[in-house]
Amino acid sequence: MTVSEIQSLIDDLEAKATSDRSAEETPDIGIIMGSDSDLDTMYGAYEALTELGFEEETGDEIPESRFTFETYVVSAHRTPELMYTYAETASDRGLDVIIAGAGGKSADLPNMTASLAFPVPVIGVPVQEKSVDSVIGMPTGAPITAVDAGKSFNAALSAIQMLAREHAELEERLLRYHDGLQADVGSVSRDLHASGTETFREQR
Ligand code: RP5
Repeated sequence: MTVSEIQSLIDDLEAKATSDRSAEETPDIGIIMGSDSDLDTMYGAYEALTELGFEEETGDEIPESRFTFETYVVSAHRTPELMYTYAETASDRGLDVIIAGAGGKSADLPNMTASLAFPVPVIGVPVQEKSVDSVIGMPTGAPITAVDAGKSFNAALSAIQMLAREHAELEERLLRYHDGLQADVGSVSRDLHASGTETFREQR
């Protein structure tokens, strides 16, 4: 990415922060990651959000769904100005929660974003095991919420849980999702018990 591309992203974010889009038209959840090499790990967040009916905002298109999210690469170390702008405009751009993933030992994007975007909550995703300490190691008074290494799917569910306190429709979607999980375990348990261990293993 060239310096002018970074500047153009910064300009776009600042323009969105001053636009008169209503809360229904702005993304509710922001997903950022330190590199596109993190995308496979962060894809779990995309899967959870789309499974629960969220639509991704791409380019300048405003999606039809009421609940939406956006996705960017923002590197704390290589594009610090972009990180500052992303986090500092988050509230004015209508974001209610940010999911931030980074890998390596200096996985600073989630914790720096949490400080800069405060009080917008940030859910950190350590992209690798070795990133866990860096993501969760915040001093008292500078909070971050975090999931275990690679658990971006859960990060998205947690983000929806936060939004669901204000949106009954999301609470219903979460409850339906949870019912589905229970039904899956129930049907597996019934099959295992009915077939017996050996047959179940062979047929799996
Ligand atoms: C971190 O460094 C990123 O979050 C990524 O996990 C890691 C490597 O980045 P690339 O060299 O693949 O861009 O900042």
